[in-house]
Amino acid sequence: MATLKDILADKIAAYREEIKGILALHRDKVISEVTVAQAYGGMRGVKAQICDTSTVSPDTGLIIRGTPLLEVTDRCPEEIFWLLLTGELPDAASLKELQDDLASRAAVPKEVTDALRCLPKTTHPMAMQSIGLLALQSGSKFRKHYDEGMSKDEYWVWCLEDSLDLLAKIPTLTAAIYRIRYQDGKLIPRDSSMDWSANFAHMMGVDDPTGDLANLMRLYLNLHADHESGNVSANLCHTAGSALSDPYYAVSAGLNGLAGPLHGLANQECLKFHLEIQESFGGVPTADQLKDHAWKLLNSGRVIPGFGHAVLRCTDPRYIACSEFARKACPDHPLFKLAELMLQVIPGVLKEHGKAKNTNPNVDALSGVLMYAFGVAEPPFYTAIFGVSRAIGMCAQLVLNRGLGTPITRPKSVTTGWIKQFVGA
Ligand code: NMX
Ligand code: MLT
Repeated sequence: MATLKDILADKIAAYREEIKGILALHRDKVISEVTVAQAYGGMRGVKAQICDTSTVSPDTGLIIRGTPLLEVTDRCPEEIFWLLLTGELPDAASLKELQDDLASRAAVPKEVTDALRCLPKTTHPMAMQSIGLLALQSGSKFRKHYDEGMSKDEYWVWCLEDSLDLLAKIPTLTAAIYRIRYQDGKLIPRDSSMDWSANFAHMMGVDDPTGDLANLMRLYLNLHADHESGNVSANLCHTAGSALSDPYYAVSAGLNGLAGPLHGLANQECLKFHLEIQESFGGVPTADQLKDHAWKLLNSGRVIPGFGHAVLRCTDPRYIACSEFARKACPDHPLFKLAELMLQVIPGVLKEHGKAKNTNPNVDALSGVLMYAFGVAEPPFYTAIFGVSRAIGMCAQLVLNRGLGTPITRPKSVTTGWIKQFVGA
């Protein structure tokens, strides 16, 4: 049976040849132009980077290696990692080998969890997760081999090794953050009969008599793994990785971006918004009450978390997957009822407000509701769960980029003076 490394060795050699051929024939073809508005506006829509793991279509959402997300939501995150890297799903034996390999690497040194215990009690779980990865960095095999003078052809091999270590350890690390930050600080050992996702839920120590939390975790960690490479977390990771910072540094950089309220932290903000409304109205409000509440938020200059998107112009398929899960697992939960009411009311409010280009919900509008419904009652932890999942996509992208020899990222910036001169103002 070929290992992931064997398969990647063949694929990367083939990708390199393919790209060489494309560049030989089409090096100077223009694929995008940049307007002044785009340069001032977060480069929205500018095609200036390659990412083969997945793509986000404005009309249909995430497509992983040619397959729409909703066709692979029953797959576990380990399978998604394999798919992102190779373009194929693993067979049962390969999946088992990957899962066993991850299990053998999952231990986190005590010095690292001790370092987390020393942080101020108010440290946000995202800061703890990022610091935790940096504390693991001394174990980087990429860095060690770089220091010993490895050749460029070996970059991806050691990047893959670090990625496997990092992905194996990040659930252990993040569960430890949960135990230290919100529970009694006693760490729960992993259970070797469980897969990557179920183990994460198990090590957090949340009561899960029905197994629903483990199932939710599997779905959640699948849905958030990758969203092409232009999003803030993947892009930060890509940029740090392009300087040959090892995966611990690069993924930590990505997590620091994920921690922003317009990106991954929106799941925390969204659940807080739900809880605030529930408290203000003593339960699910009427549509008119919700509308007034939403307008108050907008009029105070804030955004409505969980709605809108930089690329999507449809309902996020990740939201649809969460909604299908909720309909089966917790259809009568008051927060799900409130989320359903939001779905009816908020798009209309945002349309009337007239600013957001997309008034549909994104994944963050429901992911926190589900976590809350199944016992994870600490909204600031939700983005750290997103971080465990996004590490999959960030690592897959890093490995492929080191395989393809992607150079250091360095777009050109211009000054406002240059713009004025250019437009003749
Ligand atoms: N509530 C209020 N205003 C909004 C919203 C919203 N949900 N979405 C967009 N706008 C505003 C936006 O702030 C901007 O205002 P201004 O012109 O005053 O700067 C205007 O509408 C145009 O923004 P867009 O071009 O539609 O969106 P953009 O690409 O700039 O930003 C988001 C995308 C996702 C940052 C934005 O929709 C947002 O802030 N949404 C709420 C936060 C959120 O749910 N983020 C999670 C995204 C998904 N994720 O997992 O990372
Ligand atoms: C993501 O998952 O990264 C978000 O939906 C944000 C994005 O794609 O820009």
